[in-house]
Amino acid sequence: MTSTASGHEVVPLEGDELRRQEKDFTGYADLGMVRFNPGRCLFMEPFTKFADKIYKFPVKSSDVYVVTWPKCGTTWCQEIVWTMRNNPNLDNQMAKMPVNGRVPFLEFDMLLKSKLLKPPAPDNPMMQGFQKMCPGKDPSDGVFFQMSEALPDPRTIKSHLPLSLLPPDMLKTSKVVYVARNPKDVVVSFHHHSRLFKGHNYVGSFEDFVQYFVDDDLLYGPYWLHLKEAWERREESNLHFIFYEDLKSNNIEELKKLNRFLETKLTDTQLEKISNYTSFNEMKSRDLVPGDSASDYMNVEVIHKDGGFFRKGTVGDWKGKYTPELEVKIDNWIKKNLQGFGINFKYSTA
Ligand code: PPS
Repeated sequence: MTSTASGHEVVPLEGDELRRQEKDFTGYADLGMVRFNPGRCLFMEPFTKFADKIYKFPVKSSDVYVVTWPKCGTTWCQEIVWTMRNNPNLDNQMAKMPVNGRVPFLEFDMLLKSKLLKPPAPDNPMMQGFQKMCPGKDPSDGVFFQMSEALPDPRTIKSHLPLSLLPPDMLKTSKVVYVARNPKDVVVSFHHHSRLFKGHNYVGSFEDFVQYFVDDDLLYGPYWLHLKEAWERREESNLHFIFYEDLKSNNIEELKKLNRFLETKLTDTQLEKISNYTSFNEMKSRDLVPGDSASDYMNVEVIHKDGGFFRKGTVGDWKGKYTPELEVKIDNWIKKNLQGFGINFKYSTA
């Protein structure tokens, strides 16, 4: 057992708990799994190499961090925030680069160790971007971590880590946009993601996936803890809290709030254009596949059957996905965990 700079104990998963993960998450669980206690956040073992570096990551006053639990609307907000800050007139050539190149994923390196992923060739655009941004740096010290460090100001950076594992001065120094999404849509979306991406390669059933979710046994661990840590700080001036469902139903109003928070001073016309540019259909049509082909890192049969990363982009797609018993289970779990929160999630567009 080791301790981290954030004050967590790193506890490896063992025995049946690890074997269950290895059986179902065949893209990563064989790397070893660890819990960060207190909190029970769950990661693959390679995260431990980055945990302290991330906790001590030097944040800047011009940084904006997009922080979410997985599948809550991160990519959408990455594109909105980057565009508002760097491409207000939609004429910046940098926008042609995939969003994760412009808004790097701080802890993504832990996900690149899967044996199901081919090591990226030197001519892979991600590696070329790394060589350009971080000349002379060793990729084994973290491609995405070092790109996040080297990103020119003003930096916009993505993370799925809870606030307690991110730099403690982040909310004092930088701005954080936190996105939350209703848990019933989140688990449907994460189930798809985990089947789609070879780095996860989930081979179990949807029912079991929901069980992993309610047991806090999915990657990153407890959904509620992540949410609580941000929700409790929602009044702080450097934290802006958004619900995916509001962004969907009242996009322009949410962009106006972001405009004030980010101090981007965009006009209503600019915001209208950005709203359209970052809509689901527009982002899906621009979806750029970095690297040689999608099949290097995605399961193509899943794309054909159920869609790619830009799958549905709606509120309420969970309907019809749960058996009555499973729905009772997740509804009870939500009811229990929402007590005292003061959040009313929207589960449909109506
Ligand atoms: S990730 O991989 O955890 O960073 O995923 P994340 O980006 O958080 O969430 C992916 C879901 O967001 C949907 N999405 C969008 N919805 C509406 N508008 C836009 N522009 C948009 N872009 C992405 C994406 O389709 C995933 O949701 P589902 O329900 O699976 O479609």
